[in-house]
Amino acid sequence: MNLLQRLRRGLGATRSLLGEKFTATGWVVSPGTLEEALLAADVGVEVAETVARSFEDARRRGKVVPGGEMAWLRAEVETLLTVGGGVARPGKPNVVLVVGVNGSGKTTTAAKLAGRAKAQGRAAMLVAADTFRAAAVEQLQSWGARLGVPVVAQRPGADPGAVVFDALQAALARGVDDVIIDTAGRLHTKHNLMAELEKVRKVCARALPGAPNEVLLVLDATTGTNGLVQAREFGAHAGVTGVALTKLDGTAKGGVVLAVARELGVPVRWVGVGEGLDDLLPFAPDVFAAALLEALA
Ligand SMILES: Nc1nc2c(ncn2[C@@H]2O[C@H](COP(=O)(O)OP(=O)(O)OP(=O)(O)O)[C@@H](O)[C@H]2O)c(=O)[nH]1
Ligand SMILES: [Mg+2]
Repeated sequence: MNLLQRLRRGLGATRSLLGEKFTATGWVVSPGTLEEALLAADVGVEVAETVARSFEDARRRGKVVPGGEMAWLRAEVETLLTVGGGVARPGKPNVVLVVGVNGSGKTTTAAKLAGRAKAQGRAAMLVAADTFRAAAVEQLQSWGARLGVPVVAQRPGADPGAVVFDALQAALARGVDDVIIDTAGRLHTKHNLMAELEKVRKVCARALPGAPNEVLLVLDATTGTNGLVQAREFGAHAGVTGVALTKLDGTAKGGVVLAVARELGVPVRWVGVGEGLDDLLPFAPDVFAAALLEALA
């Protein structure tokens, strides 16, 4: 299934909220109706209100004409989702630090990313910086064995910063293209653990100026707009530069991507749609906008 099909399935539950009203001629969609429909798609209160307000404003200023509501909305959604990404540090290796709350799908996403890199003929390395949870190292090692990707690990309980430092030195020495660092799950409310993440990030930069290239926040889409609270905290402490939204194959509608993009101002890069290695799709704002509009129409 491609991204459009997956999104369609999730957003399908929202179907036909605006359809009747949008197909009639003249002004039939009120900003209020639009807001309700967006809320039902899980975009969060703030985004729903903002879009409804700009709709009202666009109507007043003649930027949208009767019958042109859907086209306007589609462009608006795409604009909201199109936020600038960071500038990649030149040279190798490309370092991705994977962060998020417990069980969001970090380790699986790290493995999927390593798998993609390998499939593209790039030399990948997985780093087991989750030294906290029992069996976390073994979990990553078993993914590594399946993928044929080396896994750098130390004993459980080791300092994650030390693991990362050694791994980046090794990656440099071996000419690795992509280093993907799996970290321990942590609640965004635990300050000491958030501080540890900040430290790991600094260690990356010390080992390799400019690293990490990406701090990827893994969010479980089924937690809906609760993901927003996590995103805010990780954004503030871990310097998140991109988001991977997992478990979109479940009951999640996916509207939360809009809220995250707007609140954090960081792009959604990946969408997880299953437990398998191939179940990670690059996110595309235009495809999401199309799927959302289809669901609402
Ligand atoms: N359906 C589905 N399941 C997923 C997806 N991504 C991860 N999972 C599952 O979610 C569960 C947790 O995944 P992990 O990758 O271990 O999560 P984690 O964030 O590393 O967990 P901790 O290290 O304990 O914090 C596993 O059963 C995964 O198979 C996804 O996109 N879709
Ligand atoms: Mg994990």
